[in-house]
Order: sequence, then C-alpha cells, then structure tokens
Amino acid sequence: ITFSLCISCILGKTLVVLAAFTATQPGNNVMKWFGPTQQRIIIFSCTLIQMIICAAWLISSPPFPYRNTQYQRSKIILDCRVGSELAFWFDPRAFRWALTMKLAVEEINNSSELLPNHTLGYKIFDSCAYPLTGQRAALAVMNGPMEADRPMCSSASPMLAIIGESGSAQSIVVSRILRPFRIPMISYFSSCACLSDRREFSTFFRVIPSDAYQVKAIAKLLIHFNWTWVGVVRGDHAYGRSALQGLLNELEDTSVCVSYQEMIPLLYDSQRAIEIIRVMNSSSARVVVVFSAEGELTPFLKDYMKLNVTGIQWIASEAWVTASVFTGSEYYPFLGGTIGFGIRQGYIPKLKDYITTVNPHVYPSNTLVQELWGALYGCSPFSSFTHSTQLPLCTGQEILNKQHSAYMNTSSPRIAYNVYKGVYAIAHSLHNLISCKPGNGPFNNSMCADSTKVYPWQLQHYLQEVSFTISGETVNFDINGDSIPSYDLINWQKGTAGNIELVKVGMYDGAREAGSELVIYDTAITWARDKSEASCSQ
Ligand code: TCR
Repeated sequence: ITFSLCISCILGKTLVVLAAFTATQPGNNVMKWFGPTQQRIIIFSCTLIQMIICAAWLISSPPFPYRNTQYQRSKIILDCRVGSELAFWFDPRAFRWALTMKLAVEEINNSSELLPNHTLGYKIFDSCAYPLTGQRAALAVMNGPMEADRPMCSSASPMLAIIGESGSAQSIVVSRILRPFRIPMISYFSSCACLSDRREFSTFFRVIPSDAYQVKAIAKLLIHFNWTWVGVVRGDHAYGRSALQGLLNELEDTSVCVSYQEMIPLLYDSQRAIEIIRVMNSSSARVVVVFSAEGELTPFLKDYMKLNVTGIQWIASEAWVTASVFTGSEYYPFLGGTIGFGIRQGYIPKLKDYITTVNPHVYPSNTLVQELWGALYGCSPFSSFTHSTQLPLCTGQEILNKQHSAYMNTSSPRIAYNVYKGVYAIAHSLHNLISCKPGNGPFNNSMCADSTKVYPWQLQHYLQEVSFTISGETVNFDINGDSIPSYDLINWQKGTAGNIELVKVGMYDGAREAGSELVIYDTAITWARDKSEASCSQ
C-alpha cells in the first residue's frame, strides 16, 4: 500500500487502491490502520506534502514484527515487537510448544543412545502467526551470520531442518522458500489438506494429520449413527472452506444429506448470526457440524445461548473440540453432548517440571519470558519493561500454578506432543544417517553421507524412511510427508461441578485396517439434552 501510495504521489494523481487483505492477527499494523477488513477501497488524493510523508514512510516503515537481538547457537531469539509495542498478543500456549522443542533437544543431547557424541543446536523464532514474519525468520536462519572473519563463500548456514511452521498459511510460504534448497521441514500444526501436494511442497513433512482425514472421520461418524440430515456451519477462511468441501466430497453417495451450509462472517455480525441460528432452529436437521476456531465461535455461541435455542447436537471440528473456553457450567445446557475429533494426545514425562522452571529471574534477558509474565500475571518483572508495557511491576511472589491453564496445562499435550515427535523424527533420521555402514549407503554408488558435513537433502532422504516408536505410537511418513492419522473422539460430558469435561469416547486410528479405523465406545457417550441415544435427526 505504501508503495502504491508513493507511486500515486509521485504521479500527483488521485489513485484508487484496491487493497485485498486476508485477515491476519488482530493487533497487526495493517489491522490497526484499516480495521479488520477483507477488502476495502481507499481513495487518496496526493499532494507534494503527502509525497514527502510517503517517502518518509517508506524509509522509516517499522520493521516487521521481529527483532533479531543476537545470533547464538541454541537460543530463542525473536519476539513480536514493533519498537517497544507488542504487535501481537503473547500466546502462552505457543510458548509452551517452543519450550517443548527445547526440552526435546536437551533430552536428545543428554541421551547416550540417540545421536551419541553429537549435539543438536537450535534457534527458535516467533513468526507471530504471520506468514511474512515466518519468511523473514526462515531466511535469517538460512543466511546464517554474516561475520567479517568468515568468507562469504564458506559461510553457508548449518541449518538442516525446520520444525514448523504453525499455521498452514505460514507453512505454505516457508515451504516454498526451503524447496529450492531441499531443506526439509516438519510442521506440528499445519493441517491444510493442500500441503499434501508433493509436487508443490516437496520438502514438507508433518506430524499433525491432514484435515482430509478429519473430514473422513466425521463422515464415518455421521454414517455410524445413521444421521441422515445434517447442517454445516463454517468460519470464513481456508480451514472452513476446504474442510466443508472435503466433507461434501466424503458424503457424496452416502445416506447423509446436508440440509444447509452457513458461514459465520469474518467480521462478526450479530444480525447475520441470528439469521444462521434461525435456519438451524427451523431445520429438521438437529445435527450441526461446525468447522471453526474457538475465537470466532465464542460470539456466535453467546448469541445462540441468548436466543435460548437448545436441542442441537454439535459436531465440533478439531480446532474447537478441545477448547477450554467453553467448559464453564453455563455452557452445559447448550453444548453438553458435543462430539468431535481432537488431535491425539501423548505423554511427555518431563514437560510439567520443565516448564515450571521458567522464570524471568532465571532468564533476565529473554523478553519472551517477560512477556509470559505479562500475559499470566498482568505485571512486568523488571522496571525497564514496565515502562514499555505500562504494566505494574510484579511483586516477585508470582508462582506458576495450574490456574494458568493456557501455559501450565501439560496433562494431555496434543500440539506440544506433535512438536516433541517432530524433533525426535529429526534426531532419529540423523542417527540413522550417521550410523550408515560404508559401502551400504542409500546414495550414488551405495555411498553414505559424510557425517561431518551433512546436507539437508540427505537428511530428507532419511526422514522419508524413518520409523520409530514414541509414547507407544509408531511415527513415520507416507510418500506425501503425511503421518499416520490418529485422532481421539472427544465428547463433552457433565463434570462433578456441573462444568463440561472432555471425555475420550473413541478414536480414529489410521494405522488400523481400512474400514475399521473408527472405534466408538457407544455407551460411554453423552448426547445433547442428555438423550440416551443418538436419534438426533429425523
Ligand atoms: N491447523 C490449522 C490451525 C489450527 C487451529 C487449531 C487454530 C488447527 N487447530 C485450533 C486455533 C485452534 C489445526 C492450520 O492453520 O493448519
């Protein structure tokens, strides 16, 4: 935009700029300037003064939200600030994922069995859930340090692989950067079915199932319970769009019919929501599948509850079936009985103890830890930080406890467990690479890789072949870089305090024989309105 503005200024003409934004995180600069818009027409008329302002913008436009403090081996180095202002909300849950990576690397480095005599190094960047920031981070780490004493031609980055990105939009961008250099990446959170295209994303691997499997599992669930009419509600984004399309494809030639498809607008609009709720209420389909994230669903459910509609059997998509925001007792009459597939949980024995050791006094120079304190306790640990955040100074008595579920909830790690698996997948592949028997290797003339100078494409070869067991689960990748899909079937039941408890009532296990992937403990399920059976549609 700045660029178009400047061009228009230089030409001295009035210009109509059609800005097409996909919504990024609230708080991002674009959003601050123009509001959370998807498409807007902005008309500027330019004068000489504006031209100078435009030029100044170009020169002084703030850096994208990360600051590269210093280059070090094994360090978390980026945060999401623009100047001193936080450009994005600090997400304690995502910070826990970062610490899980650190824990896994430390475990591997201390292990005498896995990669003995080798040490893994790492750097962790915050991409701020923003593709461009992810791109900068990927390029920064690929470029490596530009040190005066290292000649340009020998200063190639030692990076072998990337664990990430988080969201699919970011993974798409980063994967395209890594592809020409054949650097593998393993995502723990990007589930878009589009990323399974090996021609386009040839170095992309993931330990989260593709959404293609989720819609398969949902279709099987609908068929299992003989539900003939269902409604579908989705968010206005790629996730909602492609999941809906996938489900419609899966339901073709089955006994299940879709009565209506509705979309919750990106810019939440109560009026529109009420119309959707009316459609839901007047339809004879009592089963509604919702593909949405918890954030956008919250105002929608509030409106649903205000209108006092009940009797809907919700099928939750993976993005909200494990959301803790809806577990209060006030939600039970409306959401009790909800069922859906969540990412399989795993067990990371040392995670809880590990994340409790994090403290701003142990890591005084790590701004992320200071931000964690800001997010959890609403205070700044140091007076220097108080100034920039305008938060009160902490008392020093702040203690991590269970209350901070966003950060401390380690009892059933799902995404953190994926991160853990991803790091171990790299370690096992490297281990196999290093253990190659000379003359028996997989490369030209049965050569092995030189363990003192490993190339990323050599690691990719081993990653494609790797197979190991962790937390009782076999981890390997199919030809598209996808892992074996495995979900827990989760049901929202009444807890002792009237709140909602998430109970596992089955699973979808892609490792089982075709046709028997879905296992349901029928009698363990609670249905909406406490019905005893699944007779939810006509
Ligand atoms: N993968 C999505 C983003 C996403 C998400 C979520 C967002 C997933 N699960 C739960 C909020 C809450 C799965 C992506 O971008 O691929």
